[in-house]
Parts: sequence; structure tokens; C-alpha cells
Amino acid sequence: MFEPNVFRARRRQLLKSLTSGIVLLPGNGESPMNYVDNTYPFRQDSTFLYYAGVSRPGLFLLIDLDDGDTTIFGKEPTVADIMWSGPQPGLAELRERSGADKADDLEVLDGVLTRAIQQGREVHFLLPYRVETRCQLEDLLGLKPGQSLQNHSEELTRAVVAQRSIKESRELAEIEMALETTQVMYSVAMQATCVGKFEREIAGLVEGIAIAGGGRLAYPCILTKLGQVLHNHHYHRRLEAGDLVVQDSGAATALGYASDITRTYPVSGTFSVRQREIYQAVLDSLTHSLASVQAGRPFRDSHLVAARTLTASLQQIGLMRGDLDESVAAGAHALFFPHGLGHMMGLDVHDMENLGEDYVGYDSEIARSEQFGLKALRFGRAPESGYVLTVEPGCYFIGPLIDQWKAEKRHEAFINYNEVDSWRDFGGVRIEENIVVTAGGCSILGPPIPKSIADVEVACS
Ligand SMILES: [Mn+2]
Repeated sequence: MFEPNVFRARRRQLLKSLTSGIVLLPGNGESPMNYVDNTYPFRQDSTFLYYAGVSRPGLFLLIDLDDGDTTIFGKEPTVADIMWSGPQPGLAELRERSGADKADDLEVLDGVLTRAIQQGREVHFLLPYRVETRCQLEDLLGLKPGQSLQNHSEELTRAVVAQRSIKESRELAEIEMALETTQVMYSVAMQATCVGKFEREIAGLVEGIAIAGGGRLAYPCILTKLGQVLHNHHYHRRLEAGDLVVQDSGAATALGYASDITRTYPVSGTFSVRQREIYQAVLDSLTHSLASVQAGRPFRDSHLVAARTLTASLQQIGLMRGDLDESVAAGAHALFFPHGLGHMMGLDVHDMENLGEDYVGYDSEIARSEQFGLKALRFGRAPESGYVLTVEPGCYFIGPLIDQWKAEKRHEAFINYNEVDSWRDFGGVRIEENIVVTAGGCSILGPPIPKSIADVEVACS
């Protein structure tokens, strides 16, 4: 828990970039899994967490831009609430912890907003991503169903993105803490992986370490021998000699800060010749793209550095061919690397993407590409010092995609389809690091997690 002053200072900074009216930030409610009393683990909305710091369901924060006052709205806990769920903060404590000027009963909020709207004051809110929040907002503001999806405030969105993009040192410390736990996840998983184990056994260890670390997973763990399935959330397969495991997992701290790391490692403890070739190609791609990141340089450049390095390696292996510049410009590598190089990370593993991906990742200078592969890049603009990003190149052999491209003879000048056919059962490799951008470059966050072929083989033995 940060000190109340932190949230006051953040709200003061937000005030400076907005003109007038009211900012209404809804916190999240409980979300039922299969019936009302059986809920998913509660996760506070990240923007609410950023400006109010309290992780309780059913709260609203109202910032009056004209007098600068902040009010937190909620319900006093009842005896029944305490009987079932234990002691919980009342309104006075919520006010204190968030550093708000006032606290009031949620019943009052409707009247406050109705009066403001009658006075012609603008109520700024962000794009809701949960249906429950959408309904609450539309109810409170007298909007028609679905109207909140159009009427959210662009001014507020831009101000929040600008502020949350630059991580404070206390936020970087939280991310480093998340990465300490993540390092343990990888050393335990690499040691425990062996022929005959099931993916679920390793996935269970990984999730347990996240909980033991005081938080939980920042997102559902990917732990699969089918690394070419980019978001594979199944864990039922038995690990065999010759399989590669792609593990994409990250702990979140108790305060909600994320980490997001990927490693690929051999079940039998050593990479095969082919696995070495592709692994080294992805690792070189990571190394070169990391070296290219710096404040003021579009991250799209770094994506293209990764693509170019990978293409050059795949040409040496015999999977690709032709002029290197033309091949990269045409996007031929996207057969093997169909996703983006990385994304912003912070309180959310894909930070602020709920506000609209293009508000976070693109601007007036860098627009999202239409090209297959490059269009999947979630963050393309130039980062500033203090931005936290992931860098995560990969190389995959995706059967249906190979079939489609081959049938269309797509990029035939750059792809050696005859050779590709003999790699179809390879799977995939991805290696991911988390970085903070600095004036002259970037630095990798967190303790080192085995990454070179030699280090990974030692960690797996
Ligand atoms: Mn990622």
C-alpha cells in the first residue's frame, strides 16, 4: 500500500491536464463465476487503483475538476458483511487510505451526478470494459444502453494514458518485486520439467509460486509443448523427449503490478540441433531489438529490427530466401513471427489496453499498420524514459497458416515452402523480457532468468 500522499499527488497531476467538470472513476465489483456467491478472485480496476489505491469492491471515486475536491463513495460494511467476510474498512478508513477529501454513502452519488448534469457540467469517464460497470455508469448518468461506449471522455483517456505511461520509481520497484517471484517460477519449472510429467503439473507449481509470493498470476499462465498456439491455455499434455516447452507467465504483486516473462526450454534438458538453430535465431532477434530501444525512437523500428534479424537467420537455415530488405518490407517473416514485438506493462500486463489499444500504442506520428503481422503490434509509437515495455520475439511453425500461405503462394520469393514442410512439427519458440526505457537505451528489469542455450540447459538439468 502506497501512502495516501501518493494518490493525492497523482490526482493533482491529473487535474492539471484537464479543464473542467467532474471525473467519475468506477471501481470494480465482484464478478460471479457460476452463481452470485461464487466469485472470481476480486481485481480492482487499475485506473481506480492508480488514483485511489484501495482494493475493495463497489467503490466510486469522484474528482471535482473545478474545486479540486475528491470524494470516495461506498457502503459501510454491515454486521453480515463482517460475519461472512471478516473485518473490512469503513468509509472513514477508505477516505484516509485514498487521501480523499471526503467519503460518502454510495446512495448519495446518484443525486450528486444528477445535479451536476442539470448544471450542465461535463462528467468525464473512461471506456468501460465490464458489462456491470457499463450498466452502472449508464444508470447513474441517464444514458441509453451502450451509450457509455461512445460517450467516454477522450480528454480524460489521453490524460490518464500520458500519466500512467511513465512509471514512478515506486512502481518500478513493484515490478521488480513481481519479477523476483517470476524468477522463482522459472527456476522451479525448469528443474521440475522432465519426460513423463504433464503440463498441468508444472503449471500448478508456477501458479502456487505466484500465490506464495503474496500476489497471484498477472494473467493465466501459458505452459505448453504446443508453443505455436500463441495463447494456449490447456495443460493436459504429457511431456515427451524432444518436446520444447513454451512458458509465458508472470507474477503480480499484492498491489497489482504485473510482470510478463517467456522462456522456451527442452523437456529432455538439451536442445536438438534444429531447436538450437531456431532458439538462437529468436535470441539474436531479442538481443538486437533490445539494443535498438531508446526514448524517442519508435518501438515499431525495434519490431522491424527483430523481424530483420529473424529473417536473416531463417535465410541461413534455408527456410527463407531473397533480398533481406524487400522480404522485411513485404512482411514475409510474419509466417513465422505473426505477433508484435511487445506491449506496455504496469498495473495491467497489457497496460491500459482497456482504455483503447491505439490510445496507448499509437499517436499522430505512428499509425497502426494494415500488414499481417505488423498490425498485431500493440505498441508502435516512440516510448519516453520511464516507459515499461515487454520485448518478446518468437518463431513458430503454425500448420494452418503455412497451408494457407503455401496454397496462395504468398511471398514465394522469400519463403522456401519445400523446406518449411519438413519443420511443420517443430512447435514454437518465444523469449520475453521486461524493460524500462531510458534516455540512451533501456534496461532489463528483474533478476536474470536463464536465457542463453548454455544457461537454459544447465537450469533444466
Ligand atoms: Mn507479453
